[in-house]
Amino acid sequence: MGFFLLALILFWMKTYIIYITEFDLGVNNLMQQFLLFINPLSSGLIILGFALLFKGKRFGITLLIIDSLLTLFMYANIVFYREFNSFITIQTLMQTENAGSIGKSFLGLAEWHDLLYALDLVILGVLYFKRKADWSPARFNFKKPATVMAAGVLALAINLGLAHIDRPQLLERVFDNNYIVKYLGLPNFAALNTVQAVEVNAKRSMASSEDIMEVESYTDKKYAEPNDKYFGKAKGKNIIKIHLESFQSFLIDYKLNGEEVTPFLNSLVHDGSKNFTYFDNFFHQTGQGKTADAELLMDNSLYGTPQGAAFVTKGTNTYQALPAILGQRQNYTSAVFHGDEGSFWNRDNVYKQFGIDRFYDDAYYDMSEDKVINYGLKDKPFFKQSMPMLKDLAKEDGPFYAHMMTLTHHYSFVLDEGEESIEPANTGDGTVDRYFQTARYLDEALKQFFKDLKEKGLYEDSVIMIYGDHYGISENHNKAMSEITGEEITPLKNANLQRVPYLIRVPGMEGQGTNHKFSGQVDVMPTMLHLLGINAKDYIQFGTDMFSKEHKGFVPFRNGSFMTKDYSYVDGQFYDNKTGEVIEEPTEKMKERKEQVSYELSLNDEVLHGDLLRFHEPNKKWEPVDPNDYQYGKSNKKNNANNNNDNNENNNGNNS
Ligand code: GP9
Ligand code: MN
Repeated sequence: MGFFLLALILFWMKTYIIYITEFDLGVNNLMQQFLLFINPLSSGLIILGFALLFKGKRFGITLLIIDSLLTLFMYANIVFYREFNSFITIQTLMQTENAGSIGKSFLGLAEWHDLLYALDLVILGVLYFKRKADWSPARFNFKKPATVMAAGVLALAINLGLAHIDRPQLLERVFDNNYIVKYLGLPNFAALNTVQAVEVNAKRSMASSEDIMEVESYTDKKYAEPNDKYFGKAKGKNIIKIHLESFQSFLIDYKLNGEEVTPFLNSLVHDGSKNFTYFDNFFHQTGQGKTADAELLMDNSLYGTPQGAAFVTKGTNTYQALPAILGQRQNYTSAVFHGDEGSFWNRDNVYKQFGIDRFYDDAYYDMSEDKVINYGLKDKPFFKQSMPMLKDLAKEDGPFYAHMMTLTHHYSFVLDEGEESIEPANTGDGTVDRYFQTARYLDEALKQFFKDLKEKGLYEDSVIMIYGDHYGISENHNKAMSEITGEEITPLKNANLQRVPYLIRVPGMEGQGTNHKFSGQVDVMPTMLHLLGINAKDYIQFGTDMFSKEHKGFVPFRNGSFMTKDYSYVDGQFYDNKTGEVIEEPTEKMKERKEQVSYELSLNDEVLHGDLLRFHEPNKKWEPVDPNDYQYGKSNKKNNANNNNDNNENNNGNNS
């Protein structure tokens, strides 16, 4: 038992030292430090505990073998991390070029001090061989191994519980591999990743090319013909797509204490020259994947998955995304700009499947302390610093598709002192009260960005598209929201609050002012394709062109609820939109629509779970995307002196 305890303590210390010296895990509060410190204990107890099942010398040698394998596993991760700045996963192992490139560069990546990681094994080995004669031949009585492993499981449960307090929905949402390692440790991360990979693979291998046919026949039927008036109007133009984090439509024209909250956005909505078309009945359709779901919806016309984020769990699927189509058919160069870590939401992998040419993540920005808050770079420096990169993009041969992702208007809606330019609301609910201040900050950042675009000559001839990704104020704040809106927040009212803005301006095309059609994020891709003069019919898309006369005016939510102009179906009840009353006896048409929505969502899930797009050949012009063709430069943040994550995620997740 003494030998076991020594091995355990050495393993524990070694692992902790590796965590703090080798990896950049962004630990930034006491709880996270504590969890990082204790998490090797549970895996040590459980994994090393196996050796206790053997007796005498066999116990000793088994312990040594298990400990060596664990060390090897950690060391492989250390070396991998030095090259790729991420941990080994089943998915990365399957990309053979990763293993190859590590093999080649191993000597360059190994360091002399690495030998210290084997020091505990040497100590244990010497002890084992020196005292060989003293090993008792008796087996441990069964209670011992069982107690040790049970203690391990208990430690794991406590670890998991504390992790969930600091980061709610850690496992359900799977934000970032870094987070799992930080909270639960490397062995637990590897176990979780393996379980997920096996699950995904089982569903994928059961799918066949016939499964896509049912989907095709559904999306064919739903398809809406383009409107001649708009078809091809954006062809050859640069596209600038602006992501408004957590921005809900109720902010538009809202006056707080008599003052507009977002005067600049309001001015675009009420654009006198009718440049912009504003869709005021446009909804977000995201699920647990939040931002990631919004991105998936808008670039693929696919919904997220019912649980977790498809960006993470379906990150290696085949996609036929807008950036890839534009790249192949109209020589566009696509880029995403975002001042957060590239690994968040698995973007650095899934973007490759979308055919996104460049990914400007936090490594490309000056992330000094005064420029960062909450999840990452503040919006004002973000837009400012993006300008030179945008100029670079404009130098490319063809047009560009640039996706600018803001971040400051994110839960918990904090600003640094002196950066607020309006007073908070005064409901007494801090989240809701601050929401208006970060919205104003975003509005000002946007105004400055437009000015810079105009100065640099990038405004006039570009398509500008602006959208909100998802709600910022969850149902937990209904009380405060009823003060803000002056109405009680019923389930129907809450569904109505899921509106997010969608604005689009196409140079040379007269805007429509405000368009009242009911639509959602899933409709954006077909709309864009038609504006660009590409027929959307070839592609699997669950949405329809918002400018089409045949646009389908029902908007599914990820949970099966849906909105239409006249009635809504929310949490199992039909409502009359005008009166707000429950419809006790829905018509046949309503019931059919409800069935259709759940059928549509189930087909969507089959596409994602079965990775069905690998069987779909849209047309002769389509080349399947090879993720190996994409490399996103500056990813080694350890060498980036400016990188600073101190203020990162100083909150409890997104749903509070
Ligand atoms: C993180 C940012 C926030 O990079 O996009 O994501 P969210 O929490 O809104 O899903
Ligand atoms: Mn978001």
